[in-house]
Amino acid sequence: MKKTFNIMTIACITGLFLASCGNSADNSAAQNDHAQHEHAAETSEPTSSTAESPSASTSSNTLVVESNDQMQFNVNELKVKAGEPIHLTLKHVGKMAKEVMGHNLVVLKAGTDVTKFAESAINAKDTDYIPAGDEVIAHTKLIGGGEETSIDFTLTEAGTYDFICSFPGHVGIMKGKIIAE
Ligand SMILES: [Cu+2]
Repeated sequence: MKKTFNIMTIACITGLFLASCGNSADNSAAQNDHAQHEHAAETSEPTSSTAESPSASTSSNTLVVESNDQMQFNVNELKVKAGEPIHLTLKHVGKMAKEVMGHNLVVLKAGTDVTKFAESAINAKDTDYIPAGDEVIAHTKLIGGGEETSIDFTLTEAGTYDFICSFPGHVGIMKGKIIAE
């Protein structure tokens, strides 16, 4: 009996030891892993930001904005390089027709009264809700679900420009800023 007890005790202790040893090994491995990830994140951050800066300056003027059946743009802030050509693509990823859920993207001159502009756009159905005037720097055509359209323009001066969808009732949600630097 005593011998059996001893063996069991030894087995038990060994088991505990192994278990605890295994646990601590796992923990330290996990901690090492974690530490390595943190370290990697710390070291990679400055490297990637310096690596991204040149490519960001060349690619930021190629913009893709999505719009949908929920009356939304997928972005509300775009950053571009002033004085360089911008290629902007507007996609309508929804299914609804442009007569009911049409979208465009209108870039307005800095300082434009957006609310006033949108009000006058309501009466400009014949020109796809682009009213006469000099507030518009560039605008896409009006599109419906499944369509996409592109425009090219340049923001010659650094500044912050409003962009909106001028379809009646959409400006409240469908608006954002283009920051030209
Ligand atoms: Cu719209």
